[in-house]
Amino acid sequence: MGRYAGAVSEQVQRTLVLVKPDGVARGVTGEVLRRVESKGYRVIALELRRATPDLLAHHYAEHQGKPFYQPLVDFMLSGPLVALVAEGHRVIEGFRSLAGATDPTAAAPGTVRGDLGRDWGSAVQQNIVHGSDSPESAAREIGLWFPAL
Ligand code: IDP
Ligand code: MG
Repeated sequence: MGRYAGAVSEQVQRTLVLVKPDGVARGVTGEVLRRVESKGYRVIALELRRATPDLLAHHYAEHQGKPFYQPLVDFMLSGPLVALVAEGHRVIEGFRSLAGATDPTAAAPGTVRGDLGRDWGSAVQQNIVHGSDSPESAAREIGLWFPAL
């Protein structure tokens, strides 16, 4: 059942997941949550909220200066999103695998982005979810979105 605890050699990880404004607007928050939970990860924090310019400047600092940066920020401010923290062994890699490739047109069927996302002709790829890409990113992003954790 995946709960055998006799020889655990790795640290339990946490990752930040965002159901982006397109995902909330299209009503697929529950579907994303279902996939996270069905995979066996534990949701340890969950909140419907709006991003702010300051929060996004920190969250997407690595993308500042890129042509899609301002469209990305505007998109992330365009409506409510759902922020959550999921926990489990290798959850950072595991959620990235569930999410699929960044470009929803190219993302494999079976993934969140491949099944639920598409190109809408906008300057930024609207791709339903965000997931932290490394332990360092996860720690930084969870600190930004859920400072109490
Ligand atoms: P990721 O979300 O798969 O980690 P990143 O490279 O971190 O992808 O980019 C952050 C977000 O910026 C993406 O999820 C997507 O919404 C958008 N984005 C990334 N690359 C492009 C691009 O080349 N054109 C338009 N939008 C992009
Ligand atoms: Mg990224």
